[in-house]
Amino acid sequence: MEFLEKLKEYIDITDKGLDRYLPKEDVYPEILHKAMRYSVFAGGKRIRPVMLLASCEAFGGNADRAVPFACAMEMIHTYSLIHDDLPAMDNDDYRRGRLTNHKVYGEAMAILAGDGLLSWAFELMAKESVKNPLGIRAMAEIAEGAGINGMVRGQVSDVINENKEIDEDTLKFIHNNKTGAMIKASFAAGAVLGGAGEEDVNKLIAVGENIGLGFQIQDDILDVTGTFETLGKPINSDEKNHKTTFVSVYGLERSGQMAENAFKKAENILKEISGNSDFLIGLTKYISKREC
Ligand code: GRG
Repeated sequence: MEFLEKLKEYIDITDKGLDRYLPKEDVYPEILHKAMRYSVFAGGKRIRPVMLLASCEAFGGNADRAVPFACAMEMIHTYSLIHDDLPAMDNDDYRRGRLTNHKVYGEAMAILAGDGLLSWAFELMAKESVKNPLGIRAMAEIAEGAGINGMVRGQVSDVINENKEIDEDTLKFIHNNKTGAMIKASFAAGAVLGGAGEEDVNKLIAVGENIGLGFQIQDDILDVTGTFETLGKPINSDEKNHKTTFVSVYGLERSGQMAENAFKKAENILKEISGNSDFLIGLTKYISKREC
């Protein structure tokens, strides 16, 4: 199957799974489920679920059994975006081309919709793990990526350093955790669910770290070079929020090279895994060229 066809297949099974697992909009209290669905079905690229499903299949695992974990990953990612957009954090009005959750449903409901998505994700994974013992380790990888040793601590470091000059180590700490940890967890959880051995799981963790770094650098570049139409949000938001970025530290050209190197490293590691890395290599190349 062609890369783009397979990519669409992964996105479709994620979208169908999300629709199946999330309560419908007419379930009481309707406002909560409308707010959760508003952001989950706002046109996200679904790259984390794709990474997870493809990493599972690379080692001969059954992607259907990984769908609850892929959907949980997207729910956690969506909660983080809803909370990141709140006035207490980045205070953004637009995300994925439409008004942010709190602009439509109010701050209290946006906080609760995020809380709902986060806890529902873990309920879904826990229930699935009763049937699939590999799920427990996958869930632990995802919890680590999302929590105080991953995204949450990255976001905290970002918040406490706003309006401050930061050094390169702090910049890397923020992004390895805020962005990289969830990407790393997607590869790790997928490999675990696919039945990969420890050596391969570690290789996929390294792939995730490099793709996470490349992805964040791209995000900083796109914040300067993109448009509202391609990004679905106003550009130069980092400047508005007085943030130190890869572009502000290294400049556009060097940042571009750094992202390219990170993607290349990921590709080289993928060539050494014992599973079938064809799709994952294609995905790395595809992400390295992203414009949104
Ligand atoms: C609230 C604990 C907490 C954390 C928030 C995700 C996040 C941490 C902040 C978002 C800020 C940001 C733009 C980070 C850059 C990388 C990133 C996560 C981009 C958004 O991910 P995509 O491009 O988005 O996969 P889509 O919309 O396609 O899902």
